[in-house]
Amino acid sequence: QKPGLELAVVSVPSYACQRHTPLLHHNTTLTDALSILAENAELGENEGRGVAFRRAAALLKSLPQEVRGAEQLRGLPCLGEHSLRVIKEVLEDGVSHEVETTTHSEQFKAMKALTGIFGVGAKTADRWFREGIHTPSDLQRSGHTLNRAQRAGLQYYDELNLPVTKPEAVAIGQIVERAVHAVLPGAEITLIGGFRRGKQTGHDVDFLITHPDEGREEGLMRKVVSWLEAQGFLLYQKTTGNSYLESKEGPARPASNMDRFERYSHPLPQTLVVVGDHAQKVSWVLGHSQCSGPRSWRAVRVDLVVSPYSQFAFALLGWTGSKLFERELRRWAVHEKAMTLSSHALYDRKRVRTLSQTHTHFKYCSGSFLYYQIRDKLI
Ligand code: DCP
Ligand code: MG
Repeated sequence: QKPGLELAVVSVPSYACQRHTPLLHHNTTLTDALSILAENAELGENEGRGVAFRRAAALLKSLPQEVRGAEQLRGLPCLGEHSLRVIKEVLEDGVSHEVETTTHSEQFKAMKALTGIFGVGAKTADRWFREGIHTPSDLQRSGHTLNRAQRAGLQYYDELNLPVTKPEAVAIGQIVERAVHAVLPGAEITLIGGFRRGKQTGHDVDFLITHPDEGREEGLMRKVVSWLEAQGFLLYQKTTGNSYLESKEGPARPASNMDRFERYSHPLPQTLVVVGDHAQKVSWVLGHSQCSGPRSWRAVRVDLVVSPYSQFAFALLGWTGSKLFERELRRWAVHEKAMTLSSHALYDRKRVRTLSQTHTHFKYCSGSFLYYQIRDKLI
């Protein structure tokens, strides 16, 4: 051990959800490096590798002081061989060769730029990259037929990639509140996602909507979207049904154990909405927007989630994030508590012995029956 390097921490819990992970922490150089590798793995659809880097970064965020030597990390959980190698390199040389190569690689730059287009996922971006399309301008010139989301994404590319600020999120919250109260007075709207965790900027704004009278929330999403559309707020919208509760076909893929218990999914109805103001009606609301120019509005991605009141607590927890926190919480619930947590409910697996893998049974289990069961115990 080098002089002056004390061991930072004696013991750190291994699940991220058991630790305090502050937004501002002491190891940004290291976590930035690991985040680039995580992002690269995710863009290459290597989820496992991405999670490993994210776990390592989360561990570093939770440390109470700056890491100055790799020996300080001895015995700490969540640091795989690969992550440790990168950390050591950054500590010793100031940069990691792999991170440098990644950030300068054409493929990484292209994948980032193309997936930055609203409506474009890693698969599509990869296909385009192989065709020689590296930038949104290349795509525009290529003459590819794009779907509506992608056309909107391309048209508002710069704005949609400009971080949304807290004042903008609050302003959009006022629009959403007006829309929701116009169609369902008494409904409650909560800011979720990164902003609920205290972030000052985000890539979108997320809201959870519910009503204290169970059942009143049914059909709400459609009405809210229609209202927003009629008022000229929407540039694009897509509503995703609730796969567990509404689909008669069952989930798109059979649920493996991994899917059900560890993989994070989006089980609730979700609307992807780009809010704008064609009719200039909201200039008063978006007046503080950082978007310059003659327009008084900017395009922003908004996610709306509607939940029945009985599932609100679980939806709130599940949609507050971060993604890694949610994943870890679910892993911890399964492995350490023999319980299953979703954005709908918490099941005690010891009591719900017959929890079946079939969709029908899952549907039943995610209803109010389990909520009441746990309410007796927990609330
Ligand atoms: N979520 C998740 N896993 C996903 C997508 C979403 O757990 N694959 C949950 C946790 C997120 C929340 O939904 O915090 C909102 O999703 P966002 O993608 O908007 O994530 P954030 O709001 O955390 O990030 P940002 O600030 O960039 O919007
Ligand atoms: Mg968000």
